[in-house]
Formats: sequence, C-alpha cells, structure tokens
Amino acid sequence: MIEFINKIPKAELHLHIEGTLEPKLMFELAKRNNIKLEYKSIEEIKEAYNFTNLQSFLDIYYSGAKVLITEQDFYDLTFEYLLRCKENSIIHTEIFFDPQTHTSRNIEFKTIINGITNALEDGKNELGISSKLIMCFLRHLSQEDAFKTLEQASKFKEKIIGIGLDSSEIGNPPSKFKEVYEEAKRLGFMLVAHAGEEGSYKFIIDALDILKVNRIDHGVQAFYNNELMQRLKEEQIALTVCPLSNTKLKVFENMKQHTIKQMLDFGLNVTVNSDDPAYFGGYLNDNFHAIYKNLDLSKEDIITLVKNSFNSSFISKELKKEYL
Ligand code: ES4
Ligand code: ZN
Repeated sequence: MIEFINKIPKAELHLHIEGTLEPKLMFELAKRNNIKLEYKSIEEIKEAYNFTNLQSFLDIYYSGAKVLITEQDFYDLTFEYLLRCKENSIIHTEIFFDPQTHTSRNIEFKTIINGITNALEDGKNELGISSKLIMCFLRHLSQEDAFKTLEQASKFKEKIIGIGLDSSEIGNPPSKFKEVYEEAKRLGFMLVAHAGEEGSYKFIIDALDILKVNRIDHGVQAFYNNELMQRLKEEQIALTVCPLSNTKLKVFENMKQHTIKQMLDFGLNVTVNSDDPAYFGGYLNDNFHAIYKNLDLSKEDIITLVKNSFNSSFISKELKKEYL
C-alpha cells in the first residue's frame, strides 16, 4: 500500500510556498543575502520547530521568510518544491503565496510573483507538473491592507487563479474581509479561505455565507456540528485537510485522534494536503502514510481522497477528464 500511495498520481490543493522553505535553503539564502539568522545550525532550526498552536508556528514561519529577497530566491524556493512534487507523484498543484509577508519588508510584488511563476513555467516544461497560484491575504492585517494587495495583483491577474485567507484565525473572522472578497469575486477570482482550523466551526459557515468561498482550507472543526456536516455533504464542498499540520499544531493530540476518516465515511469531499511541509515534517506522501497507518484507511479510501483533489481543483473540465 505504501508503494501504491507513493506512485498514484496526485494533486495538492493546500500548500504555502513559504512553508516549503527547508532549513538548508534557509541557510543558503541567508548567506547569499547577508542576513543573520537566529540559528547556528540546521539542527538548531529543527529543534525550534516544536509548536504548541498555530501562532507559535506563524512566529517562526514569518521569521524564516525574511531570507527571501530576490526574484532568484523565490524561483529557487518554488523550483525546490516542484522537485518534491515529482518525488511525491504530484502532477498538479495549487500553491498559496503570502505577498504581504514580503511587501511589508519592501520586496516588490513583481519580484515575488515573477520568481514564483517563472519556476512554475519551468516546472510545467521540465517536470510536466501543472499548477495554479492562489494569493492569500494575511487575516491579522486589515481589510484595507488586503485591498492594497488586491490592487497590486491587478497587473498580474492572468497569473493568479484565486484569492485565499490565512494566518491567525482566532480573533480574525471571515466577516472582516467581506468587501474585499466581494471585489475579488467581481474581478473573476476563485475564492478559498482557511476556516475551522483551530477557530470555531462558525467560521466555516461564515466563509461560505459571507465570503462565498468555493473551497474551505482545513475545515476540520466542522466535525463538531451536525447541521454543518450535513450541509458540507449535500453541497459537496471541498475541505483541504492537512493531517501532519493538524497534529504538529495540536489541533488533534495525535494522528489516531484525527477525524479525516470519519469525515470521509460520512460522505464529505475531503482532500489530503501538506500545508507547510518544511515545518511540519513531511510532504504529501508522508501525510497519506500517516493517516493510512493510524486510521485504518482502505485502498478505496486512498483512491477517493486522490480523486476528490482532482475533482475539486481549479483546472479546466477537459484537463480534469484527462487526469481522472
Ligand atoms: C498556515 Cl497552517 C496555517 N494556518 C494558517 N495560516 C497559515 N499560513 C501558513 N500556514
Ligand atoms: Zn494552510
């Protein structure tokens, strides 16, 4: 089964490109850009990855991203992830990026997006991996700041398929971003948002009703509300679940406690994803291995999860047919 999991062609729908920054590349970029890291060695970095909740991770994650300065840095980051995709039999990936993490350090929007999209282009041509790019707003910042970011993105509209919402969930409800999501929808972007990761299941309802999202990122808190479970099933709304992320950030105490198998058995459209693999201890195949070993998944379960990802992706109907 492990061999089957490793080889089956997969899609990934929830992946933060800044979360693929491996300690080794972090060191190389720090050196290249003359930036002083708080860590003396790769081992020391890995020891710091002992998270207690989402915020404890985000603090370290934003600090790590400071080594990304030039277009080449963003290219290298992205191309390294695409090489991992190849190892994991990922043939299609939908990648989040957080422009505000970089523009707030005076990195130009075009530096970020050109570096990432040049690597995606090479990934398509050299590795045969198709991809889409989703721009996330940081929810701990204001809606006004999100509007500015949407404005900066307008020049690169053809490179960005959709809009997402990430960072600190508690205290930053979907309703804070109602108008900017309306504007993004009007401009033709697809819409997703992190909701119900460690925040209330009510944020999932608000992401659907107020932000009008096409998919929910995480969504695992839906398990604790029957009415919402029923709705997610009826409407077959995709949930991009990230098992290793959830256990590393203590959303679930351990993998045996994870509810993904119960959500799948209930008939929800759940998918498996790696979120921030350089920080959470594994890429997509590792996430599948972890749930397979701990939750008694069948071969059919694995196939359903993989099909759900292709079905819920933002690729054209024609390409979906080809992939499925
Ligand atoms: C994230 Cl796991 C997670 N949750 C919310 N925002 C994020 N940004 C990067 N990883
Ligand atoms: Zn995420």
